Amino acid sequence: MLSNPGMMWLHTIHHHGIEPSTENDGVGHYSFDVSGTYTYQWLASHAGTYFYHCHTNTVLHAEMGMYGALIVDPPEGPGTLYSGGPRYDVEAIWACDEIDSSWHRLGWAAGTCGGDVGLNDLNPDYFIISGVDGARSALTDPRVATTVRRGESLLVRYICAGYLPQRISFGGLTGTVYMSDGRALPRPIEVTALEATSAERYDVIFRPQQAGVYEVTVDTLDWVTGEVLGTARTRITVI
Ligand SMILES: [Cu+2]
Repeated sequence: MLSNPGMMWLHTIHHHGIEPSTENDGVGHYSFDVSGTYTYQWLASHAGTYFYHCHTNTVLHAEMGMYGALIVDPPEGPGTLYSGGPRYDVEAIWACDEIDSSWHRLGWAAGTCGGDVGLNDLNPDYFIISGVDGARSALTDPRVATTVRRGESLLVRYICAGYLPQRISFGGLTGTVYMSDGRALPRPIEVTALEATSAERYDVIFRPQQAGVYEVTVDTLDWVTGEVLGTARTRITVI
């Protein structure tokens, strides 16, 4: 349910990969913006990792953080990635994003009346993981940093929530990608790093055998040159 009690501002919830009816798609121009309360309805037909964001003045509202992860569990419940798929013991949800703090001085409707407010010019100065500052806090913040015991399996639900391409490296750990964008891969693939663009999701399971602290880095890349514009860091600790 989208609840917007202020009634002064408009928002929607647009889902990636859920395939709802048009009136539940949350694309303001094709359905409607919500100034009060609306309950979006759709069928959760495929287990997996999904992404949603506000689709009103989208470029600015998504940048402001109006997005999130949506997890659909199979009938077996949490602990199984999809029906008949692999099991996991520990789950981490990492939605990685870049922020241009200069945009955060704009009003919610900035640029919607034809004015140029600079939303074509993104110069990120913060790099975050699930809302946590990736320059410092994410290394230890338990909302992001993850601990797993040897012999257990860790599911990382990685979401590229930024506008720019990203490269996530798992600190030397090798993981197995089982799903992308809410669908199982025909064959799982082994990775030590992944590249992703806006709203892409990868579900990666790690089964670490060696105790240690593994530093995960998420580089935000210039979409033309590939230059690293900033890096968010967190940790997988294996005990
Ligand atoms: Cu919004």
